[in-house]
Formats: sequence, structure tokens, C-alpha cells
Amino acid sequence: MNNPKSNHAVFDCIDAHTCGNPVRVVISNQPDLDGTTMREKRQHFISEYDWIRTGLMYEPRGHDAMSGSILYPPTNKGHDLGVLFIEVSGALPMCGHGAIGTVTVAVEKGLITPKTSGLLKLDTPAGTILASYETNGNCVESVTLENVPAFLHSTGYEVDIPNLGLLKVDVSFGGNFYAIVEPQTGYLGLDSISVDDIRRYSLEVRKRVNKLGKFIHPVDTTISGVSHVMWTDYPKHPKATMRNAVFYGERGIDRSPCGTGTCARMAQLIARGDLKIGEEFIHESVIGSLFTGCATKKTQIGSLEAIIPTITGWARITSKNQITIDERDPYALGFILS
Ligand code: PYC
Repeated sequence: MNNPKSNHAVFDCIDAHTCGNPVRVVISNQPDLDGTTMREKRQHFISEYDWIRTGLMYEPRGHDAMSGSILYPPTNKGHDLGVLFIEVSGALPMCGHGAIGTVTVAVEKGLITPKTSGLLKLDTPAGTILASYETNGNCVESVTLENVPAFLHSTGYEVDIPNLGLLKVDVSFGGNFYAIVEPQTGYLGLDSISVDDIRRYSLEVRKRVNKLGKFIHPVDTTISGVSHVMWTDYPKHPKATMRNAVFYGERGIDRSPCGTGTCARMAQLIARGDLKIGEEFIHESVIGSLFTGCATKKTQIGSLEAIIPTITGWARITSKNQITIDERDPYALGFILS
């Protein structure tokens, strides 16, 4: 691949959004990555190619909430597509809205010929994701992901947040680790705090909760640490079960209902008996868009009870981009205002 250290790097991208949140799908000039699995390739990408992520996700080519994926051939013959997720917060093991957008782009742009019509088996760093999709002509109308197992990791952390006081927080996994803050004394719901408050308080919640526990995936030690913070609330949309705002990176707030977050939330609710296996869970985002979730069955991850979650959502392509990262540009690697 071309490298900004020697000249400049050019990436062809298809930009889309999933229920309002951006998905930038990189379809050319992917770096060659060592490893026989997407999990190993992610590790190589993180150690040597993070400049591609920051160059494409941060300003001036991206923004606070930018998110996307890089397409690869699958590492495993039974799969259709290898996917590496990139975001302002890092190269994520899994991203739900990103996977929905990636499937929509790959199918609509003819980048993939599925082994089975209507179904893509995605090879991701977190594991296999089964993506079934509905089409209308050449358009993908909706995508349903069967995600990796989700589980409630631990409960009842107390974090002291300036202005809010002591907040109780649970930690749950849905492809990434989430600190989940539910309405309580100190946090009265999403209408009681501003978008800037969510950013400010989430940084504090994440820092404090990561000091209180070790959050390591029981069967994959490359996945560790609380990266995302979910603020929950009751719904406004007449069809929704719950509402949420997910914070990521330094300033990002998910405009979609957040795929891995919705899976983490369902695992939390199932574990304490507030949701049943097979029951529909419709999650509303900060802009009123919806994902339909379901915990289809119980399973086990290490010694922890887990669920197999599904989420359904939609994406729309917005543009085709050719993005240059030029070594002469002092902001070649991007920046985030904090
Ligand atoms: O949809 O899983 C998701 C996600 C993670 C961060 C932003 N969106």
C-alpha cells in the first residue's frame, strides 16, 4: 500500500449512515496485515496502522463521532467477508451499526457475492457475525445481525461524578464493554442532561469504572476495558422499549441506538429478569431512530451466563469518497478537539 511516510495514501471509501450514525467503508488500499484470524489482524493494525484510522476518522477528514470499517477477504473459508472496524475510539472488536452499514454497502455496491442469497457470514475480530438482509430491487432495506455472545460482566460499581454525585453503574459486554448508567438519584434521565453533559460525565464514568475493575473478555484477552458509556432512559417513541445515548472516543455520541450497546443492554436486562428470551426489545436513539433487538437464546461464555443477541436496523449510502492522507499535511493523522 502507499504510505504517508513516503508520499501520500489514497483510500476509496463509500460513506453511509446506519440509523443516523456514520459508517465509512474503506474499499481500497487496505494494508496487508499479519495473522491468520481477523482478531490477529486487528492486533497488527493497532500496532502499525493506527494512522489510517486516525487519518480517516478524526478531523479534518472525519469528525467526533466518525466510525467505519475496512473490507478484507475472510480469513476463514466458510465466511463471505472479513471486516475490521475503525472508529474515533479505536479499532473495535465489533460494531453493530458499522456492520449493518458495511453489509448494506457491500451488497448494494456489488462488492460481494454472498454464498447464500440474503445472508453474509462476517469474519470480525470479535468472531463470526451472521448478517441476514432484506432487499427491494437493488436496495438493502434492513439488516439483522446475529451478534457474538453478550453477557452482564458485573454490577453495582459506585462512581462519584462531579455535579451528579454517586452513580451506580453495571458493566455489560455486547461486542465492546459498556458502563451502563440507568436513571437514579443524580441522573434523572436523558432530558435532565445536555449533550455536552453526556460528553463530560461519560469521560469521568469511564475513567472511574476502569479503575474499579478489570474488564477482560473471558475467552479473548485481546478485548478488555470499558470503552463505551451508555446512559439509559424510558422511551419517547411509541414503539420503543427503552431509549439510550452511547458515548465513545473523546466526544462521540452514537446517533443510532448502538448495536453492541443494545446487545449489552439486553444481556443486563435478561440477567436480572427484566427481559425474556425471545421478547422483542426496541431501542431508541438520541435522534429517535430504532433498532429491534432480541435475545434469541441463552449460552455460556467462560463461567458467565450469556445470550445470543440479534439486532435489526437499516442503513443508507450517502456518498462515494476518495480520501487522501498527504504526508505534507500537518494534520495528516487527524485531530480531535477535546
Ligand atoms: O453500533 O455497536 C455499535 C456502536 C459502537 C460504537 C458506536 N456504535
